Amino acid sequence: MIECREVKPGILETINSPEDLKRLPEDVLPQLAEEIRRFLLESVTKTGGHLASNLGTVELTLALHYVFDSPGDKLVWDTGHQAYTHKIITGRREGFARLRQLDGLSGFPSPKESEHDAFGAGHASTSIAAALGLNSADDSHWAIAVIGDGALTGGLALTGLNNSTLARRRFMVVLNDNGMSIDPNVGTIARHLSNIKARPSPRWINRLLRGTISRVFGGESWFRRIYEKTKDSIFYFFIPRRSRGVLFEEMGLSYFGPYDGHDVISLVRLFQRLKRIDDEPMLVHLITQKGHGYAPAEDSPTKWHGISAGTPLLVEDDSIVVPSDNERRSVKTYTEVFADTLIELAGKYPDIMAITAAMPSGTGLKKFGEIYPERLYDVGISEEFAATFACGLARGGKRPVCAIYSTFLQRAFDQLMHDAALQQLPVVFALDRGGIVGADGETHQGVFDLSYLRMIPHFTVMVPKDEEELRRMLVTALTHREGPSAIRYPRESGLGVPMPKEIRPLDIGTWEVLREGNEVALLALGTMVPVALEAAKLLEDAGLNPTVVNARFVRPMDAGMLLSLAKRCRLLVTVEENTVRGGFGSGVVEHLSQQMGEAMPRVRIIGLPDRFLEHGSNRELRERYGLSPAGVSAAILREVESAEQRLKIV
Ligand SMILES: Cc1ncc(C[n+]2csc(CCOP(=O)(O)OP(=O)(O)O)c2C)c(N)n1
Repeated sequence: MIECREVKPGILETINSPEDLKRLPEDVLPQLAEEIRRFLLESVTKTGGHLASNLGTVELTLALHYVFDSPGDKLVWDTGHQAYTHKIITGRREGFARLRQLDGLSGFPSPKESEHDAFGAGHASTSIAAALGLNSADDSHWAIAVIGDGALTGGLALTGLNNSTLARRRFMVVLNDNGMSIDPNVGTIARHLSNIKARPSPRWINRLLRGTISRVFGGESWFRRIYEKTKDSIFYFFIPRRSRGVLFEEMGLSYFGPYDGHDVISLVRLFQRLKRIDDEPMLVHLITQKGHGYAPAEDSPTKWHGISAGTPLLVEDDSIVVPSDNERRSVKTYTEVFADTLIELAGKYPDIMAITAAMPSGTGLKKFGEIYPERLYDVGISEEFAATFACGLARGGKRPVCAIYSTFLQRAFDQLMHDAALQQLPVVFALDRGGIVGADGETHQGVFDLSYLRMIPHFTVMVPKDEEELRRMLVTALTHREGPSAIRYPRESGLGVPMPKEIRPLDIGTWEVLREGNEVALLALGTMVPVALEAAKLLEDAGLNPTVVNARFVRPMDAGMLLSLAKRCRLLVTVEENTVRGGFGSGVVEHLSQQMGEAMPRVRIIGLPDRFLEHGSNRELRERYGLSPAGVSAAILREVESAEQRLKIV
């Protein structure tokens, strides 16, 4: 099944920089591409990472590095998940053994990692704006944005095109068009691109007409001269508007394409030619295939978009079969429970609508769309649009549920505020991947949401302790009509708790005591609830008897319970998988200081530090940052001991 051509290995080992690449004769580039493809397959299936997108960009990356001069020329990778070949060429091949692992190579471009990473990325659609900025700062070198057709659906990319009037000399957009986002791409631009692909390119016709005229009438003939003067009008007359790349031309970029993005030698020649035209901003349209060269990924690019560590390669006789995620796990993920519950509720309530910003598979909503195709909206990589669109639906009387990863909802902060909260619209935001997300690392950690949501008036913010509570929160949110709500859940399997058929809503703003104790109370959220319960057991061994509370409503808090705990405990400890800045713990301190002033007890906030968290497994990162049972209990013991010391001193 591995369809890479048999190659004599050896070239790849000699490439440790773009200079090494440039020393190769052009005609060995196809072999190098095959070697890289094989390397990616072998190494990414071991470590996990973005596979299909990277198999699709091997040739275009080689051609760009062959012709342009990084780091002087700036290659700006949009989203950055497809930059593995770039990493290999720029001296990071050996790092792939620890790709996306704790303290290993990042899965995304990062200027901290290499001078060849002109701009950091992880979230989509930034490349055109960033490259325009780089180009405005210095046009003595090229600024080249490499953007996928999926990333092009984002508002930021479209405003990038709109601002192409800012471009100076040496500005290029390379459009890597494989027809796919993670799932099939959506929207009018995707339609425009497939029209271009489906119809003959004007440039191809141009070459044909020009050649024929030159042969029949001569290259210097008056006929040829008239043709050159009038060809644009001829094309515009005969060729349907939608198949000419006219969209980009009218946005101020000279359009070149479409070209085969896997013919590395032609790509080199193309970029060499284009490099000579350095005074017009241009868009080069390359057609690539996601998963190129590896049949299983070509056939199922969504499944092979991102793979987990230890995914077996399908070999010749198909004897190794990749187990589906469901077969590997007996307990459903929070994502699956969310999607299944929404499907169940949608059966009863026809007004429920689901919205995703290019993540139908990732959010589990694909299944919803299979059952209710008319009620699922995939709006492309446009979280801002998704949020305001959902607000429009709510204003129109529907019950929209907008499922967006915590980290990507950061894009829609003003929409949460200005459109949802200010108008008190009952939109439900389902924040998947809340908390630590593991291998994707610093661009993707969902550890700011409690802070950015908690401060918005009228928002109800919930965090379930297990998958059954997630079901209850979804019903609670859908029945709450006085304003928007958010439910934040992790990228993890549930706890395997029983799931009663009947889903009972929760009373808004109520916490739950899980363990009765005295003197010390742990107020924990979501994934930290089981950690707090474990920590309580460890503290018991040290002679303490803490109360543990499932503080499932971050906003509104259970003010009654909080005050009564504050009155009877000498230490309150908040535990959350969120930055300590402005999160749940801060909310507790704000509330108590307002209500109790100097009489408030000590509060220790346990959460994530005030920085961007690196990649690693969830378990490793929780341990590193003290969010394990041992870490939490040790922090509490230190707190108690220091309080006792202080008492002794007094
Ligand atoms: C703001 C934002 N929303 C969602 C994502 C998740 N995401 C990562 S890659 C991707 C698809 C990108 O498609 P495309 O640019 O065409 O690249 P391809 O993988 O097809 O090569 C999406 C939706 C993201 N990285 N950033």
